[in-house]
Amino acid sequence: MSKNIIVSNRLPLQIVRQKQGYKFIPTSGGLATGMKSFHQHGNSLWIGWPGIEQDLIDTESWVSLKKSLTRDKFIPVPLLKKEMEDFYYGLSNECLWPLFHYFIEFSKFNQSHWESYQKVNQRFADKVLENLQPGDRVWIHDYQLLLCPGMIRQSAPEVTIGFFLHIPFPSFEIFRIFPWRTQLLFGILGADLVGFHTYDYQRHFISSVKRILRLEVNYNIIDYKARKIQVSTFPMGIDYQKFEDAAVEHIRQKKEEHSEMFNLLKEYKTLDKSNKIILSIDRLDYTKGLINRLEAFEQLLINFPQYIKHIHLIMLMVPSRSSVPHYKRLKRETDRTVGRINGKYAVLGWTPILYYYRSMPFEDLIDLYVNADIAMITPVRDGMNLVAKEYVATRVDNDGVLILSEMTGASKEFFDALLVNPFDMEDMVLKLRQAIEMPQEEQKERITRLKKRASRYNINKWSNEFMRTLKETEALNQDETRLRMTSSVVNQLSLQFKRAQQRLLLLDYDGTLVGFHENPEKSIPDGELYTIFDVLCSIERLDIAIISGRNKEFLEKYFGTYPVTLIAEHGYQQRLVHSSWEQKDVLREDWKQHILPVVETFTDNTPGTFIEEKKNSLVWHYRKSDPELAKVRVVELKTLLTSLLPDDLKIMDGDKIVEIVSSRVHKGVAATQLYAHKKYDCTIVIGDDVTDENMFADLPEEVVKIKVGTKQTLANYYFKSHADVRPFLRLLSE
Ligand code: GDG
Repeated sequence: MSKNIIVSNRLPLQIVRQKQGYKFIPTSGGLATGMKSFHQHGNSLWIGWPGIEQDLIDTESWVSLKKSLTRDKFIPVPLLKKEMEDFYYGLSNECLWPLFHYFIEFSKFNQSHWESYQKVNQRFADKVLENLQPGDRVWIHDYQLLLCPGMIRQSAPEVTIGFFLHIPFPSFEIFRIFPWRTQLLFGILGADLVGFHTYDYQRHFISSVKRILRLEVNYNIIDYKARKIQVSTFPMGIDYQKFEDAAVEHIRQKKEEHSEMFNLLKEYKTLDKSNKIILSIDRLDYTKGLINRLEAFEQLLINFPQYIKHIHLIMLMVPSRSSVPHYKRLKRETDRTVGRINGKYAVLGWTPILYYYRSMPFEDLIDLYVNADIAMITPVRDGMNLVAKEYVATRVDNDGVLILSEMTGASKEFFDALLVNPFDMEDMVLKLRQAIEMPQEEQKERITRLKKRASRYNINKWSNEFMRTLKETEALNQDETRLRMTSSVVNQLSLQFKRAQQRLLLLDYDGTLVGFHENPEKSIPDGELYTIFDVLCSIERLDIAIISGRNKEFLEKYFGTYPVTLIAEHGYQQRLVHSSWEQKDVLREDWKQHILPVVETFTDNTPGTFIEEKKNSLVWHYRKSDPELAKVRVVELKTLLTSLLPDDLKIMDGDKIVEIVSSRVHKGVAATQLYAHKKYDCTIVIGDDVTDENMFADLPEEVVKIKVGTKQTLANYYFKSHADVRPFLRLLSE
C-alpha cells in the first residue's frame, strides 16, 4: 500500500535526557500540531530530527529509542551538535529566517553554514529515498529543507513531491540578496506542488523564478525540465474542534476545578465589570513585534489614563532559539521594557503587564484564551499566525476582540479582526481603545464571522486540499494523448527506421539539436553534434534536412559541408543537397523600412530586448528583459503590428521572440515539399518550437512527429528535453 512521507526539520516529539535514561515529550509549534492529525489518520511516515544532538546519546540507548520511534512511524534523522549549529542555527535561523522576514541586516551569509545546509538536506533526502516505495507521495515542510525536493528528484525522477513553506516568501528584491539563490530555487522546483500560506508569497516566489531562473511560467504553472510544477495558496488552519471543545470544558468547570491562573483572571474581571484582559502569545522572536506592542500599550496608558488599573496585558513569551545573539538581545530588551513600564505604572494590587517567559501546558493556554477579552497579535512579519485562529476558536460565548497585524498571513482571511499596521503607533493605540470600548453586539458580529472562517478552513481541510492538488498536479504531468519517448518507444522507433527502405529526417535546430542560450550567437554546434552528423550522413537511403528559423549564413557556416538539405528562415531560403541556395518567396523590399522603426521604439523602452534582422524577417528577442514587462510589451507590439501589417506578412510567436515573417512561407510548407520528393517509408520530424507545429500539422499521419518539451503540441511523441534528442539520433545511426 502506498503511503505519505512527511518530512520536516523536527519530529513532533523530542527526546529529552533525564537523570536516568531518556523520555519523549511532544513539541508545540504550528507545524507540529498541524501535521500530527494528518500523520495519525493516514498511512504515513514522518521523517525528522528527534530534538536532541546525537553526541548526547550513547549507542545502546539510541538503538532502543530508534526502535520505539519507528514503532510510531517516526524515522529519526540524527544530527550532531556542530550540524545543528551550522545548518539549523546558522543557515536556517541566522540567514534564511531573518531574510525571509525582511530583517536583511540580521542575515549572516556564511559559506560553511551553507555547506552544512546542503549536507544536512542531502541527509534528509537520503532518508526519504531509503524509505521510498513506488506510489508513495512525499510532503516536505519549511525553510530548513528547501534543497531537499531537488535532491530527492535527482535520484527518484518519477516520485510525487509536495513542498509547503510555513514562513513568508519575500519579494524578489529581498530574495535576490541570498548568495545561493539559484540553488535554493532549483531545490524547491524538485517538487511537483509548491504551497504557500498567502497569494502574496506565491506571487513573490513566481516572480523570483521568472527573474532569476528565467523559466516559463503560465499563471501558476512553471515549466521546468519537462515537468509542470504547480504553485498554489493553502492558508493553514488549526484543529478547531480541539480548541473549541477544550474552551467549553474549561468554562463549564467548577471553581475548585479551575487552575490558579483561571481563578486569578476571573477574579480580576469580576472585581469591576469594566476590567479587561489583553492577551499576547508568541515565541520570543524579533518578527513578532514585541517591543512595538509594549510601546503601544504604554502609549494607551499615557493617552487614556482612565484605563490604569482596569486593564492587564498578559504576555506569554515562549523561549526560542535562545543561543542566537539577536534573540538574546531581544530578550534583554523585552525584559527592560516590561520592567520599565511596570515600574512606572504599577500600584498596590495592580501590575499592568503580567509577563511569562516560558512554555505553558495546553490546559493553561486554554485558560488564557478563554479569559482574554482582547487578543493583541501584532507581529511585524508572520507567515500565518495560528495563535490568532486558536483565540477565535475558544470564543464559545461569541465575545472578544482580535487585534491583528496586517503583516500576518492570517490577516488575508480575517477581515473581521481589527487590522493594524504594527509600525503605526497611533493606529495601534486607537485600535486598542476601539477593542476595549467595542459594544457586545459588534463583538458578536465580528467573532461569529471569524469563527465561521476558522472552523471551515481548518487543519483537515488544509491538508486535504494540499493532497488533492498534489494528485491533480500528478495528472497534469501525465498527458495521455502523446507518447513519451521512453526507452521502449525509442527502441521500437529506431527498429522501424532501420527496417525502412527510404528514410527522411527533418530536424529543427535551436532547442532541438542545441539548447538555448541568452545570446543566440552562442548557440553553436559542438563536437558531439558534429560526430553524430558525421555518422548520420554516412547512412545510405537517408535524407536529412535541418529546418530552422536561422538565416542562411548561419546554417551555411556551421552545416555547409554536410550533404544535408538546409532550410533557413522557416523556408524562405533553401539549399538542397549538392545545390546552391535559392529564395523560395519574394517579399516587397520596402516592408522593413516601415516596420523596423516601430519595433525599435519597443526595443528602446523595454530594456534587455533587441532586434535581429534577417533577410526576410524581423525578430524581436525579449529573453533577457524583465518577464512581466515583456509580457505587457508583447501584447502591445502585436496589437500595433496587427493594424500595420499587409496581408503577405504575419506575426509569429516563438520562444521569447516575436517574429514578423511572410504569411506564405513557413516550416510546414517547406517540410511538405521535401516529403513529396521521394516515396519515403519512414519519416521522422523533431522540433520544439511553435514554428515546428506547422510541420506537425502539415505532414501526413504516417510521419513520426516528435516534440521536444511538454508544451501543447500536434506531435504524437515527446522528449522531455533537448538532451534526449542526441542519444536518439545516435541510436538511429548505430
Ligand atoms: C510558523 C510560522 C505559521 C505557543 N506557545 C505555546 C504553545 N504555542 C503554540 C500555539 C500555536 C503555535 O505554538 C505557534 O504557531 P504560530 O503560527 O503562531 O507561530 P510559529 O511557531 O512562528 O510558526 C507561522 C506557522 O509556522 C504554521 O505554518 O503560522 O507564521 O512562523 O499553535 O498554540 N503551545 C503550548 N504552550 C505554549 O506555551 N502548548
